[in-house]
Amino acid sequence: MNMAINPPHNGVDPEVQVFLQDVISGLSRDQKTLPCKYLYDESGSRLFERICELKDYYVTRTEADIFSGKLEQMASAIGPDALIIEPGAGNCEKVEPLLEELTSPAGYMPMDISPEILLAARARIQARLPNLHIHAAVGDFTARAVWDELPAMKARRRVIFFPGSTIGNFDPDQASVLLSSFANRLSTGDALLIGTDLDKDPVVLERAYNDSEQVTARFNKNLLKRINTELGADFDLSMFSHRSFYHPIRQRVEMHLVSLADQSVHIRGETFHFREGETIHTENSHKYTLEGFKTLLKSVGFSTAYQWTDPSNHYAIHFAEV
Ligand code: AVI
Repeated sequence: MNMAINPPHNGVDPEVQVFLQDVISGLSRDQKTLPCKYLYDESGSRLFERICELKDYYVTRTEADIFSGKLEQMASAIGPDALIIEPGAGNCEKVEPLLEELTSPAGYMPMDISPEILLAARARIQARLPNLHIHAAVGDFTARAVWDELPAMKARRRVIFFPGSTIGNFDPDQASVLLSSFANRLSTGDALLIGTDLDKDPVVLERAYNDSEQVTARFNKNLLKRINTELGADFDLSMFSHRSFYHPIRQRVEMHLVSLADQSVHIRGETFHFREGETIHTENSHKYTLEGFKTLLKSVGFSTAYQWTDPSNHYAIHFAEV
């Protein structure tokens, strides 16, 4: 496993520097924006885990139900001697039942930026599946380096596993770039198993992103807390509120933080003014139709073989081949 850690230059942590630049450039735009990847610091990740268990947030539960109901069909679509690659694997919990169901899998290659999380997940899976070859790759799956470890892994076919509707947090152009980069890492006969949230009744969608326990509101506002802690900003959290709404034309749920007054915020010598009612756009969660996602996959070189959904058509898992 590659465990290289970048040392800070001149006492300035490069990660903090990039975070600062992203925050300053996002808040300098006409529509103030913050990249959604920064929602996931330690407390943001814990809050997201709580969101996944909420009654109002159907996404995680529905995906898990499809997996458990269709596992046999998925394993038979994948076939024997497959290498499963999971970009952004985190704690690798979703893949475990699939790995158990597969016939003589050639291996499992989780990729994640956190070596600690990967090592713990590898130990857990290895204890359950002692004969499985696991190659944990530490790094950002949108960069090339982690994929360079792939050619050493021999298999009849490679299957990229990308669950959780993570693709929904990429805007359509970026989603297309990411899916096309997946296709380029694969060869003819290889495949992609990917989960997407489906377009549906706005009432269901808006309830999922404005849950009654207000965990999503805390998740959203945690981003301002993080900017205060890590960049020394002076956001007054009581002066911002959470707002999520469905945008029917863009087919997405947008998450914003609304300024409750005219106010100014200071971040490392920069001042940002907010009008009352002005928002910071913090996340998009795109919702697809079955046909729409099939078309997107086709445009980047994948041909869809199966689409498994729940009885209410709230969520889909797609199996597509190169
Ligand atoms: C991680 N991602 C798929 C979640 C979603 O539904 O877009 C993030 C999330 N944001 C608010 N609630 C959940």
